[in-house]
Amino acid sequence: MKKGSKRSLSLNSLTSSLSEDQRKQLCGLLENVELTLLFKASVHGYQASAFHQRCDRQGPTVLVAYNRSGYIFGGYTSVDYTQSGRDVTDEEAFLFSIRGGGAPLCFKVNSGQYARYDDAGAPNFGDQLYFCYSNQATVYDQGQNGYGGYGGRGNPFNFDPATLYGNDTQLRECEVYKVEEKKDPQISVKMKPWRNVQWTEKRRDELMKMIRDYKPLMPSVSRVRILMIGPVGAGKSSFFNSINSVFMGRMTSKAMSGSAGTSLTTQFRTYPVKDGREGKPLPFVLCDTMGLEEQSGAGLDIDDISSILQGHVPDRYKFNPTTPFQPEEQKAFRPPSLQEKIHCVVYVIDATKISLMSSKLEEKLAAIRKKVNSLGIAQIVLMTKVDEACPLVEEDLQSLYVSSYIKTKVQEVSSRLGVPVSCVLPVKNYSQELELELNCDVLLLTALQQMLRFADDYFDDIRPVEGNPI
Ligand SMILES: Nc1nc2c(ncn2[C@@H]2O[C@H](COP(=O)(O)OP(=O)(O)OP(=O)(O)O)[C@@H](O)[C@H]2O)c(=O)[nH]1
Ligand SMILES: [Mg+2]
Repeated sequence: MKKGSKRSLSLNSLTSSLSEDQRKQLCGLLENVELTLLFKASVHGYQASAFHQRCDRQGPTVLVAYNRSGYIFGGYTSVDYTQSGRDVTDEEAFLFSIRGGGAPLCFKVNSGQYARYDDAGAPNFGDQLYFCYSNQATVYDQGQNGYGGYGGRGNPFNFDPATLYGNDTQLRECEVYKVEEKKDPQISVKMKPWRNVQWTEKRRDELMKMIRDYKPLMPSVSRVRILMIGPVGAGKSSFFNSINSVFMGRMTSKAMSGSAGTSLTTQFRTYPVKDGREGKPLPFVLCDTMGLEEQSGAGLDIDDISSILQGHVPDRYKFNPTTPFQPEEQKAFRPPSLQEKIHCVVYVIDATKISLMSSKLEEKLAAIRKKVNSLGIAQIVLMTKVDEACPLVEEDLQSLYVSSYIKTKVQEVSSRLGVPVSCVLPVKNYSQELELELNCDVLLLTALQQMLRFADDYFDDIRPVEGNPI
């Protein structure tokens, strides 16, 4: 190893002798792990007691030895050191040797039986290869000393000493690292998706057909009215644009979207969506509102929301944060029908801003929820911008439900808004794309389908009283 090419890593207060590249090579053998240095012979001594003091009962560990000829080699065990005086079975154990730039060599344990002899002595692999032997900076290889197949154990590991460590048993360092699954909040390779999504064209077509064929449970309602509420810039207008794009088969941007200090949407808009350019209107209407702001007297007002929910507010009504909509005049004119009321409320929340949500905004949302609850209207959370929240999702949307980071965000938004985790739907809206994308479509349509299902629950709930003025 060339001088200067080695970058030391500081782990705890001890300093690892592995360079960044070497650590990566070693981690590559273990998949998605973090290493914490427990023991360093040059600091703690080569005595077996010093090793046991620091490495016993630490779970999986990897031992890394450095010999005078520049070989970096050692072994991994998934079983604790406990000084039990017994042979340890460990099917995951392996010996390794890290070489220059190439992939490290790995000699897996044969059956796992006799993978280690666990006593108070020096750490060993298969009772074949001892490190810090006799409390010295040496390696002892039973096979090299004519003791192969010791005690009827056979050779738990098959390796060539010349390849593994260049036949040089003199050590200049020996380290032991605790091996733990990575705490990195991004993604775990071993993780199963926490929600199942079929990212296929067949699924997209199925979802589109289900939405097309959907009929609200209530015969008096031809289209479900879905209201989008959320902070400024959360992606309310973009969600409508995205759904409209999916059904139009091309990118559309009918609703104005973008970023400004205050809400870009200033009017109440009810957007029907057509099934293609010349197609029939679909059985839902997306209602877009002005963004919520934390200060009172700014952004969408809670009284306005109340009027919208009850169907008083007409399309294109221009919001005025200082003077809320006056429902009394409208009411006197004509009481709204069930068709004009809101059947499902969608809280649109930006995944990148959940932790930054101020308590004032949280209070505002809680007050809105209280109002919506009192009317018995179905509620759902649309968690947008999952691409911006997690780089792995940005690269591949299919990583969404294996990303533990997104999972924590879903849990966070669920607890901050007081809605069940199952009601939080992560999506990526179309924002800068020019062409539609299958994964994006599947997620958007899944969310829309869920909204229609929730609206049905609402209809189901009020059905017995149909006929009465609601
Ligand atoms: N990367 C990404 N950007 C998004 C997403 N959704 C919305 N955006 C962008 O976020 C910005 C705000 O989106 P809008 O749809 O205008 O947000 P809004 O909730 O309607 O905001 P107001 O009308 O101002 O209250 C736009 O620049 C969008 O392109 C998303 O899922 N991913
Ligand atoms: Mg908007």
